[in-house]
Amino acid sequence: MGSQSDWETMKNAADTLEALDISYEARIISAHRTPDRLVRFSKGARDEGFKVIIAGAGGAAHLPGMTAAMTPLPVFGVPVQSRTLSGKDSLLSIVQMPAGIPVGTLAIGKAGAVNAALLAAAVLALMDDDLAVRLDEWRERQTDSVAEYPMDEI
Ligand code: RP5
Repeated sequence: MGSQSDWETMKNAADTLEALDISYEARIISAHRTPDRLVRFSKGARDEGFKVIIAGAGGAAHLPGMTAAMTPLPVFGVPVQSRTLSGKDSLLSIVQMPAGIPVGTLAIGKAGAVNAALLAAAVLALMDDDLAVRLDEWRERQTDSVAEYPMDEI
């Protein structure tokens, strides 16, 4: 993620990966403030053993696109809700990649962070049968948790 301030949102991705027993690393890498760190990480990610990158950033959110430019790994971008423009700036910065360098862009905020983790899990599950089972079970639990009829708030 681009900043410590993104962690509140991106922790939802981390929690979802943990629920699926997927190992991950959470790092702060700013495209603007730590460009050398961005280059080192992005260029070395595949050799370090990473399989999928989830990049969350807000405002002029260059992190996902710049990361994708420097790695062949799949990159999923999470637009973090910004204070001034509510994340529409983040979304447009991430989603409008020119043809040739893809970033799979998720929803703004918590939903995007959770879904980025689920999408990463779905990609990894293509090569990991045990994970595929855990992902199926996660979805079954989600389905079971939805009441058929609404209740008044207690
Ligand atoms: C972006 O700027 C970060 O991804 C963050 O969402 C936003 C604001 O960062 P801070 O000023 O809170 O560090 O680079």
